[in-house]
Amino acid sequence: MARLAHVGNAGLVTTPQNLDERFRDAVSSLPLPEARRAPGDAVRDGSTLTGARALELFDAQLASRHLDLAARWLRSFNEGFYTIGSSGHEGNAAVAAALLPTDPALLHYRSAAFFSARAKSLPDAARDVLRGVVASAREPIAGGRHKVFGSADLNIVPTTSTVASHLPRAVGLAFSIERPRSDSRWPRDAIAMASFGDASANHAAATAALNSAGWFEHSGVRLPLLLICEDNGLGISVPTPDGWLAAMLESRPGLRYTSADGCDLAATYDAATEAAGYVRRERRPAVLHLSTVRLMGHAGADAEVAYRTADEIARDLARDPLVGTARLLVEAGLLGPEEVIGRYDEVGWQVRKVAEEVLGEPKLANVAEVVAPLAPRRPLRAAHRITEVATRALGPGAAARSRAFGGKLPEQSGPLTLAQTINATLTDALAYDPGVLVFGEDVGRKGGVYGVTKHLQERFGDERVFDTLLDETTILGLALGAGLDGLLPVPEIQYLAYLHNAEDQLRGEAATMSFFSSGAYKNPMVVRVAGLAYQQAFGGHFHNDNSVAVLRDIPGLVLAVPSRPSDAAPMLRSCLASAASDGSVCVFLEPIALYHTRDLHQQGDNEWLAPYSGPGAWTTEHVPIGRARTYPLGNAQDLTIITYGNGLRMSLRVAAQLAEQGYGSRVVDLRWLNPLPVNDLVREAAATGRVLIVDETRRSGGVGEGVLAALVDGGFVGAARRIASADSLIPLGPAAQHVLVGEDAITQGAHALLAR
Ligand SMILES: Cc1ncc(C[n+]2csc(CCOP(=O)(O)OP(=O)(O)O)c2C)c(N)n1
Ligand SMILES: [Mg+2]
Repeated sequence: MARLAHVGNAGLVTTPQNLDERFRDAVSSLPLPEARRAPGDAVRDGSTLTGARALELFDAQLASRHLDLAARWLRSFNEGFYTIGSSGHEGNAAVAAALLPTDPALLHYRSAAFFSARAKSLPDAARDVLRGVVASAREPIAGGRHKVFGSADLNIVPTTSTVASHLPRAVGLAFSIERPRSDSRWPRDAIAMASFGDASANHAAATAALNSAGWFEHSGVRLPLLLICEDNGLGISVPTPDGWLAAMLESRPGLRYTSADGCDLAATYDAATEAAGYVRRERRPAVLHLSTVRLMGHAGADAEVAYRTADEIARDLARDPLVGTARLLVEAGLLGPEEVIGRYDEVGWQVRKVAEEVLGEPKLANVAEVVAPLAPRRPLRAAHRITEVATRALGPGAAARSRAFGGKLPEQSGPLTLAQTINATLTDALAYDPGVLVFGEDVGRKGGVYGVTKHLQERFGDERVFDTLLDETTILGLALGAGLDGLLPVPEIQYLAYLHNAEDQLRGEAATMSFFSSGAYKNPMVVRVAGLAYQQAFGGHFHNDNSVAVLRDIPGLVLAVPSRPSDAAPMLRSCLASAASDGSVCVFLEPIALYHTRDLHQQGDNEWLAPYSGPGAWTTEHVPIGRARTYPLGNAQDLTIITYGNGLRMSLRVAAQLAEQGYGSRVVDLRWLNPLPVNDLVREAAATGRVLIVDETRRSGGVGEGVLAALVDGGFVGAARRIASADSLIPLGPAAQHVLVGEDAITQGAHALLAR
């Protein structure tokens, strides 16, 4: 009999050898059947699973088990880099069988059986998975960047290692699948499926998804979403309290709950078929709770014995799903015990052969190969798209455009504020691209806290411009799903401070999708965020948040900060075009304090306003991503001020005074904080040899640090000073001026530099 292996004196762990021997022992002692069933018949009375299907799924389960064994084998001589396995969760092969192959699936990391069941062949599945394990550059979805379950052909959307972070996206995907349109990536009757573990179900991202699914259902919004909770009772070492998952999932309003024994293939198949049928028919969300076991610990290096008793481990082993399916097949007379073992060995041999083949494959060889899918920006294509859109808006789309604006075109309305300009640009975007959706808190009926989305819902209806529930994770999740499905979401985050509690949806999800799928899946979006400080009327930290570092260090993400109307429109068009043509994830950070600003130097000068350009000018006024704008003042020879956002307006005011005093300066508006316009800023700095950085974000971790570093990297040898906000949160009322950059400090900084 197989035994659990002793690890020193510490106790017991299940090794691959134990698991293998136990399987053989258990199968060898299975009782022979009294009667045989035909392959076309139910494999067991009362089940809808046929014997033939059970045999197929058994192969997928066997492949999954052998993939785990092969991963550990590869690890044993340092050729494998990932050992989190699927052993004990092989019942999810039946979930794959209960779905259509065209249903998008976002899988838990214990889904090798699901993956194998959906794959065209077992060797194909094994090759894909093992290429991931050895980080082969030939791995077809992540190209060796990560070990994921994903495939564009199989409609398996790769998920990240951050547990539950894919669930808000799954809600968004279900939401967008259900929208009436012709160009969805998935068929009209598709359902979105996502699986997750029992411990993950407690995560904030999971509760956001469970809540929003229920909220949509309660609101009458159709949401074809099937959630599968694979409950093995543990999150690494922490046990899930008995009954917690059932109690928690069952009590979720708007979410239909069923459960099954995930170690029993027929029971899992029946329950999954029933649940998927419900979701497909009713277009309503459901969760299927499968009880599973976890065999061989959490991952290769996990010594379970440190936190589990031998009895607990043995109890799980007794429920091995492979033995369960073997019993099912033997009891049905479809296979004899020896045939089961023969099949097991045959699959094992095939998998091992593939493992040997892939371990010598090339890995990613250099930075360029690694980063290739991160920001595949094609500026010419984006520019071309803007021209195309303009041509359409001038020609065949002119009538629709005029209707959208209620007959009063914005270019005929005189100079506009920043808020009005963004509103007009969004109107144009909604008018020319039926895939554009605008949503967020208060953006619909109210038209935004600052009126930026005013009248959009009246103009385009609540299918395209809508209020969401108050949860930023869900707002971004909707965008993640909609973008994946070919739409162009423009979600709004009401205040920058409130992006921070949901930013993993941008950082971990949106920004990684291309990286982990080599561009096969993209989630284009333009996230509008109202932020930055200097609001007179509405003070305090949260409405004046100036933390952008977290967005600047996300590789591939575009961060735009338009400071004035004349830039806002072309910059927003560039973000939309880049999202549409390259799948870019863009954050459009709008300085709240400048939304309604009219004047620059004197009250009533209206210099901060700008006329809106009609489509005829969109090509010429195009602003490529990553290009700064320079304002020369006086002789423009003495000083370079590098700034953005609110800093631009203050710097222009200071520079005008300097010009009166005979000092010429050039004020550089970065406009893009990620990627920084490095070439532009280095060139403009070199032109005067004196650089003043005016940075409204904090001294530590703020934008100025990046600008200084870019100057050094770019070989700038002149004098440089930095004015930045204090390392403080923003206080309420007039005290805010003590911590924020002001014009006096800019003036002093400029004079200090000019004196050198
Ligand atoms: C957000 C996050 N926190 C922590 C981790 C580290 N971690 C990886 S797996 C895991 C346990 C997950 O347990 P469960 O959801 O039950 O899935 P299981 O591994 O049991 O299948 C943890 C804590 C993570 N990946 N993501
Ligand atoms: Mg678990």
